[in-house]
Amino acid sequence: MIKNNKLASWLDDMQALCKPDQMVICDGSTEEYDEMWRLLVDAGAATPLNEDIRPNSYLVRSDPADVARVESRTFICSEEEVDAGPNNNWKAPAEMRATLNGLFDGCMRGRTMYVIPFSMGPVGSPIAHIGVEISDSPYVVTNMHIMTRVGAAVLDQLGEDGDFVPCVHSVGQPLVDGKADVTWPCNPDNLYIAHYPNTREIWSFGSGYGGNALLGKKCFALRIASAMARDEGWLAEHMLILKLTNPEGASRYIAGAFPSACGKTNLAMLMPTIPGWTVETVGDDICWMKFGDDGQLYAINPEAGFFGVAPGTGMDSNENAMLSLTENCIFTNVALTENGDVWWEGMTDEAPANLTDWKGNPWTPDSAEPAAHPNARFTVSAAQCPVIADEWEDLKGVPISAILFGGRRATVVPLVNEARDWTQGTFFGAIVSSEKTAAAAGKIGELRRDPMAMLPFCGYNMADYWSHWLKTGEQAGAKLPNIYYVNWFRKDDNGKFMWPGFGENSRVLKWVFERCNGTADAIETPIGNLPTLDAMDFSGLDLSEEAIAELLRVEVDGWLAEIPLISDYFDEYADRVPPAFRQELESLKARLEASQQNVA
Ligand code: SAT
Ligand code: MN
Repeated sequence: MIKNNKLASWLDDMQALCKPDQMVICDGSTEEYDEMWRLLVDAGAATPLNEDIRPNSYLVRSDPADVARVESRTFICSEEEVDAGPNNNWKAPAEMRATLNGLFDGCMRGRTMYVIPFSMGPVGSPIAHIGVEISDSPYVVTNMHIMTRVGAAVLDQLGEDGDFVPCVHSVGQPLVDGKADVTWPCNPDNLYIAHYPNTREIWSFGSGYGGNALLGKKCFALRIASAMARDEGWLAEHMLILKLTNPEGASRYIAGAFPSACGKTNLAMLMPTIPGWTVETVGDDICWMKFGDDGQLYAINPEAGFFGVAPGTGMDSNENAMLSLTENCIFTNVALTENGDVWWEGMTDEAPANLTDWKGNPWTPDSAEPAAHPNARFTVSAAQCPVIADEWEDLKGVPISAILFGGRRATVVPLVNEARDWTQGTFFGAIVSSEKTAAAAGKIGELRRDPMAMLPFCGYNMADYWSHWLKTGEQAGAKLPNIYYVNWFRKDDNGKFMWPGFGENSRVLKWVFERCNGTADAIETPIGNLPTLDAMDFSGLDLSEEAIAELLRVEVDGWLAEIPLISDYFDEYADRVPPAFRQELESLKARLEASQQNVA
């Protein structure tokens, strides 16, 4: 059945190392999916939900010690430490291999080794890439079925000599000496999520949860893919992709990078408040972009599903996400209702009576802890999203007109700011930050930088990644997207959000769209191109003229105060920082100072 030579010999090696009782090659079928759930339900690991309310859906409770990605145990094993950069934990490859060979030796005893051939991106797309995950977790198999394309078509595409990224995963709990299984096996004391960017391999031990275990997602599609993209001249980004259509029926595709807790999934599924405009979803988390023959960047969503944070998702915050979750879903670490449905904080204002919390205990609103774990997740096929764009699986991808970089800033950073060119846009992406502390108006709190929202996901030195972005902009014949720095989170003197956000963000998207068309006005300012007050559509919005002016004001003092902070930040990356960034910073400072003198 396995025709691919590299795969066949790798599987021999992995069986010899992990010593499973048996090996199963996954075909991605519904029968296989159902069989995994039969195993999980029989083992007491999963609860089928009420068929009349949420058909074909399951609740899974993880071990309370295994509930999220663990960045402190995530490693980039490049030959040289400096190539991993200050943004990553580094271990020498030989040392990591020795450690992992010890841990993986016999780690699947008493278990089945599932072989999951998967495609990141539509099978056969020139932008897609293939991986093969081996895992001893049936829960991982079910999630990979939804989050990636699994099965025989992938093996066909691989052929005899096609290449793939080997992804090795074990929960790290062999069943030896008659040891009984637990419902969520894991080994949090021996956790490793290791990446070898040079040989393009992933080895993950000890966790069964999310990005630690579903190796196609952050491990492959971001950390390993970012290194592949650097070597091959493309971009692997932590970005949503949306399709924006104007009242005349013309469409543009926009990608956007936002750190966590900035409403990325909400933006990807946004319901515009301005009449006649529509947003459809292509992806909510990851975006791979390659140049087409016409010099445009074409993007695919490498994933096939959404692995979204459940708490905070409700009909008022993200109706389209809620409507995606009506059937065929996996819910992990949410609460269970007495009629066999799920609930989490933010789904409804009031909690239903007689809940069982994510740990399986009775729960009431008086309980000290939330009913759902804050990182509780839903897993659902993207095809179930009511606003999924028709072209979301187009093999050639969608042409990207604009890229948004967003942070969460109470101060200084305006609602939207267009970069003059690709270099300034890359600089914007690099300096994106969020306040750690609730900053008072006019004062900057301590800033947390999350460049391009890639801090935990860039598989090599962040400064080299910036250089790669700059180099991408120098590609001959490139028709590059416009780049925007956006901020939905400005606060007024009373600490109140000034911008309503959510569906109203469509007003910013509309201006971006019209800038790409060349029909909307902007003024050049020291920090970038800002919308003129009448270029943005604020009609029907209950916002004073002063508030609008404040949202779009160039805060010269605030920006000047940030120049040394940005400089210090670049110093962390020492001589790897692209010289063009130092120049951008110098000229930004000079323009700000000149504008101060003009006013004086
Ligand atoms: O757990 S995942 O890495 O898949 C999701 C996330 O942390 O954003
Ligand atoms: Mn993400």
